[in-house]
Amino acid sequence: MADSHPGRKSFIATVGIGASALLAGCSTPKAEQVGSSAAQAVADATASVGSLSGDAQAIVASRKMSPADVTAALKTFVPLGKHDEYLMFASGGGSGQVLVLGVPSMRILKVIPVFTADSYTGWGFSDGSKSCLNDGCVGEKVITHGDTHHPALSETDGDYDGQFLFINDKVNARVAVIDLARFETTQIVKNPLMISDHGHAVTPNTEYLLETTQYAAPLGWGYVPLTPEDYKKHYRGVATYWKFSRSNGRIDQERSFAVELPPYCQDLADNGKLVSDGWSFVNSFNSELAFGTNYKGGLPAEAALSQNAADWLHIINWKAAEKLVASGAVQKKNGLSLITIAQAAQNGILFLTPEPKSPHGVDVSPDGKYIAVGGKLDPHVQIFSFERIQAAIKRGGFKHDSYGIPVIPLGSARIAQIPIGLGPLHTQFDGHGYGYTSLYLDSAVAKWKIGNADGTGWEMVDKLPLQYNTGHLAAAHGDTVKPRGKYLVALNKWSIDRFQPVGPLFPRNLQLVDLDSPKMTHLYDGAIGMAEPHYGQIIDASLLKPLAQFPVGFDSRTGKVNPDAPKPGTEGVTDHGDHIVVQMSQTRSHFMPDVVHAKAGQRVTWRLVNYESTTNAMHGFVLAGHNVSLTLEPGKMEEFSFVADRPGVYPYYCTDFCSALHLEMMGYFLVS
Ligand code: CUK
Ligand code: CUA
Repeated sequence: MADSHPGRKSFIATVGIGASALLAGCSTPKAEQVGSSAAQAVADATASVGSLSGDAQAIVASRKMSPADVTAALKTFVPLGKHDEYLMFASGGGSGQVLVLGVPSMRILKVIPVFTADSYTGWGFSDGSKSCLNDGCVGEKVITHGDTHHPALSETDGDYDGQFLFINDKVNARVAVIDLARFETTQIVKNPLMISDHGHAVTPNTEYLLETTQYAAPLGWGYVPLTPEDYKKHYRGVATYWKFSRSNGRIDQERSFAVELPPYCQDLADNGKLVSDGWSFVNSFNSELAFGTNYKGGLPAEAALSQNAADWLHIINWKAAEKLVASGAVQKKNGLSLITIAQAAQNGILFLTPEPKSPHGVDVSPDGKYIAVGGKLDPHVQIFSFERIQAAIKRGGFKHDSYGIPVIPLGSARIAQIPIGLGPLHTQFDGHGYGYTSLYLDSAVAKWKIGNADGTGWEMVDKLPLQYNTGHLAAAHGDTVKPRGKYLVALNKWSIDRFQPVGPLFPRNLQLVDLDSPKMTHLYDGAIGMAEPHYGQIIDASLLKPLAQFPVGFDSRTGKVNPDAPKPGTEGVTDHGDHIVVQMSQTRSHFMPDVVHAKAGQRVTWRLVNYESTTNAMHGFVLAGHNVSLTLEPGKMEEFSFVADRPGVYPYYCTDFCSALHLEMMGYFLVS
């Protein structure tokens, strides 16, 4: 590939990503070339689209579009007024939120606030959303940020069912439930054992959400000094199985459990499906049991944790774990049933097998037979066979790691390793017999053929450069039992030269790749002006059945109509001496009442309902000087409360230009 982008290496040097492997591994990007000469490209393009009208041909010529550009434009253009065929739910990374995009247009349709307050929707401003966020407190500490990584759509029989979305917060080890009837966060739970997490995936019938730790720490958030002995003895990982109840749409901690793990730095996690249903697979990258000591002249963490040639793939039999918990043999810690390492090892719940070297992604094939592991520092995708793992478990006669966990030898579990390039991370499937693995260092996606159970026939068949440093991939239903193929989105970390410069904080590039063409082709660069998105899942849009509006008086906190919601003809302000209750409605284009009086020092409980019955007729509500900002969809009720502590005259108004007299949709809150 011609080096047409000299800025790349100096850029890496500037930002200080020093690893020589990274420098050596980075493919040199080049701007997409229109052709050897623009004139030739125009000729090619016009020839290839010869049946277009004169106007279209003129546009192709004047914009110097190649035939590939024209095809890509046609494939991603959703005709005006028509809808996208798929929706992608992507994590919002350090923004703590979830993005909803249309595929193939890559239009952003919604941002769902989860772990971070959002003044547009009012998330974190109403009492209901505040109490949901407060359920994610770490002890007494209110957390107002998150680092979302792995969205997981609810599944029925191993395929997305469009009912719920779950998302983890890596930094604080929290899991949230989003109800896809409402596209709203409805529950946040804080893990009582781990302080931070990483892996997150649902079981095939959404019996459980699996949440796994990354950085080992004492279970239950306590303090233990960081010494090699203490790390080995008292620092731990844990795999938590959160029980999800579909009937009420909530996680039930009482019926959840966790499996204690050694402090190997567990990473990504996936659950088995079909033949491997009932099992989980969890990577790790610190078989060294190390931590950084550069603060006193030793190795930095990055070197200390990547010395060994192999790390551990954890294999967990969660159905056996569930049985052990049901038998009553398991103690609770901080209110969560915790299977100890010894119990897990003795009861056939936990096994290890070596995996080369500092791996990252782990993904189970659609038939459940194979587990694909991305080597990160190893240029292969490693294929493990569930059948062989089971045969090894049956044979027994194990050696054990230093924690007494049975070890399945690498040769007994792995059946193939496909050389695909540098920095393999994450894998998706297309349902047509192929896997797709991202190559972070190569900035590419490798397409490989799913081979045979005897280890033959596994080979790379295609490779497409991406721009740049690809993390996860998402294909339509690409991690289910029924992948749809068609589209693949590469979630890239860097965009470098792909977009108009907008300052040193660059957009992320979500690139759309066509899987229907004989060779993978690149269709679109989707700029995301927010945090690193990590993973996303793509669902057939027809499976989603969201509400168009709420029943009047609907309270998100309970998911029901609130009996205290204001009703027509009963609006007004009631003075109870030390506090007032405001019952207020919104209809185009007024608030009822449009003046509210309070005395300084009174507590205020303010309930607001949008009475509109017209779809899309939303109203906003902001109150000057009081940190109140809401959006109410038709039917929605919100409640907020505060102390009127400062005399003054405070306008409130609607923030949505809802009618010609929107600016007149206002009122006064007077504190005397
Ligand atoms: S992780 Cu970010 S690219 Cu959290 Cu799944 Cu691999
Ligand atoms: Cu309601 Cu503007």
